[in-house]
Amino acid sequence: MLELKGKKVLVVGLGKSGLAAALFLRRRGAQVTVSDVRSAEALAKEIPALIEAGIMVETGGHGLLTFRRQDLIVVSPGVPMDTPELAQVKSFGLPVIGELELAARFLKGKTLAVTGSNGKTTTTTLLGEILTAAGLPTLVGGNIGVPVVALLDSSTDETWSVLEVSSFQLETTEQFHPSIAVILNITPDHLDRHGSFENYCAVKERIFAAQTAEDCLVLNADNTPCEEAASRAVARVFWFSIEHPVPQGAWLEQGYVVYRPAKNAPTEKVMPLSGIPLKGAHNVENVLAAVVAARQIGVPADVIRSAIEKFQAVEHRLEYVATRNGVEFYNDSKATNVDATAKAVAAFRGGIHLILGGKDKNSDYTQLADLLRARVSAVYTIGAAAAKIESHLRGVVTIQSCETLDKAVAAAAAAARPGEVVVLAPACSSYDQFENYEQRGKVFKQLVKELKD
Ligand code: UMA
Repeated sequence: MLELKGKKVLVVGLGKSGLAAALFLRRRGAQVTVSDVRSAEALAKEIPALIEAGIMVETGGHGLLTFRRQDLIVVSPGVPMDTPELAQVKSFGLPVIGELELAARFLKGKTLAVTGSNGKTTTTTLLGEILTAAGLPTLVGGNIGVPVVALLDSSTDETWSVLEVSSFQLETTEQFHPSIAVILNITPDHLDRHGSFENYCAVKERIFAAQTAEDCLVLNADNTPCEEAASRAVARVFWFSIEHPVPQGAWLEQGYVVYRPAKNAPTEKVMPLSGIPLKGAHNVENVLAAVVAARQIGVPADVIRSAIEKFQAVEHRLEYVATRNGVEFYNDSKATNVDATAKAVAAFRGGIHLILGGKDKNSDYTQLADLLRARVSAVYTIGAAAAKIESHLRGVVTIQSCETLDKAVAAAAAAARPGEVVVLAPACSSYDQFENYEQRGKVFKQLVKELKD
């Protein structure tokens, strides 16, 4: 275990992860400093608890000297590794780890980790509910919004920690070792941070880098980067597919979700497809992945089935908001990349009024052209990425430039006819106009609720 007593540790970034990590490190006897680019005024809420705990705080920028004085640096997921101060101390050989890696060194029990470009939160939440329904001591955290460090005090040797892990978190893992790892899919996302799709895939594969032959890796048989990853895995590989049977894992057969525990073993019927309460083929994939992981843990099929049947869509993931004048409104604010938006559009037959835009992530929106042509009545653009989206989709579909979400909701509501749908699935992150995707989703829901029926 990592010795922290008396060590000088710097925590970079003072969001949820940095705050939890700094307080944990301090409780373990480290001499802790935190450094954040935001001003002291902007951090006025966080600073008092830190000072009280005896933690030093650097605000308004990162000082190279502060970085050089440390024995260990713990980075928040949102802080890029090419931040100049980090790159420099790394080149001197100073250990730099992320909040996930720090937590992994202290987390008791077993870990089930879920990554993927899309579907992580739904699958993680669903698995948390399945394991809880099976009576297993379960903790849920990670990229879902609860830093893993915050789970440490509650974990015991019997705990299953179900963790949503992002590429930002995996970038700095070393010993992070899930007994069961799930990669739901890998499609282009965060290319502004990772530089290329190849780099992004390599980072995602770090989820299984420390696994052994005792462990289990669950992969999507319908996703080429997942298929390629399998050749580099040491763990036992299980598959899921919505298209065809797999040697071991889960797939669809005659309207049923079926599971085969091992090559050539008899298949088990888990549940009818009609019992899945979520919209869209992508959610069927999430369910199949959860079935494989839960069966590997030994949860009986009937417990899995009843937990899935009771499951409600997670907030901001193709979440039904309301019907106004015969038009249904859906909030998919978590659709922060092109693939997630494609999945949202594919979940409806047509008549879609789609709100797109926000902060661009070096994305290629032309990938949406065929789907939009076939199913979308009009696109309403918002935010900093609007001009790029418009140039990528010009001539494909009617586009209305709205700039802000309130104007987009008003324009879409005015244009949509009864039986059609308005979907916020922006294909971009939210940071240009909102604090995060949750706030964007909440604003959308409020705007919809204020519309007259
Ligand atoms: N900061 C610096 N220097 C920098 C960059 C940022 O000091 O160079 C500071 C900011 O001023 C801010 C802090 O760092 O004060 C923010 O840190 P953070 O972005 O890591 O935010 P947290 O609140 O710790 O949230 C993080 C995850 N955020 C990101 O990965 C961007 C949350 O995922 C996660 O829920 C949380 O840890 C708990 O694990 C959010 C996310 O958008 C939901 N994730 C991405 C995604 O899902 O696509 C990966």
